[in-house]
Amino acid sequence: MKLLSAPASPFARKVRIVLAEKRIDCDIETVDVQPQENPVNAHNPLGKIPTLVLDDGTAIYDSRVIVEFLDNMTANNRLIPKDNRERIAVRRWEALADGVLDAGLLIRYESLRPAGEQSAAWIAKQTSRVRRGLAQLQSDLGAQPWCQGERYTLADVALGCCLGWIGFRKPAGIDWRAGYEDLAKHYDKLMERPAFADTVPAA
Ligand SMILES: N[C@@H](CCC(=O)N[C@@H](CS)C(=O)NCC(=O)O)C(=O)O
Repeated sequence: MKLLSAPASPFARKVRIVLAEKRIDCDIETVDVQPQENPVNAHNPLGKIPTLVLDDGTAIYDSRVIVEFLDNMTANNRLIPKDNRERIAVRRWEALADGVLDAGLLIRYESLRPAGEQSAAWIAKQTSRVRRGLAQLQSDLGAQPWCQGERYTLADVALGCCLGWIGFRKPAGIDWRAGYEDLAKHYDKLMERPAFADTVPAA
């Protein structure tokens, strides 16, 4: 199977980390999704990455569906708990981390438009969403060793990918290391894992 990916994409990073943690072999193909016509469109009408293309040609998207597929592919290193309440708690972490990223990406895409076409009100709305999200992530994490329960789960993967990208692109100049010390400590701990260290966002 083949993952359509890009080195800067936080959602693709989530999948690449899950592949590494689960020790699942997968080809990684770097694609550029900025042009309207791009190679992902043939597999995913949304033209977004990550998209996973199976050997029989089946395409799987988006990142949340892909990571569930991968976690169920092998029994080792489970990242999504079986218990309903625990699983939903983990997936809520992921929804919040991904939601902060969605808002951050909207800020970035807006900032790439010609200056005269950018909407300050739109950027302000997305920025407040990112800030509220980071504050909630910080308060949910507190001094806990892991986001959810007693072990490393998809919640930690999703949070780490969110923080890594926000720190990399700094949408609207947001610096999450200032003022979110628990998040900073958690990201540094996650970066000790090879799966994180090997997937640092790059332009
Ligand atoms: N909800 C999707 C979001 C994917 C997404 O927004 N990917 C970005 C790259 S990080 C993308 O492909 N953007 C291209 C575009 O919006 O045109 C997921 O979790 O996979």
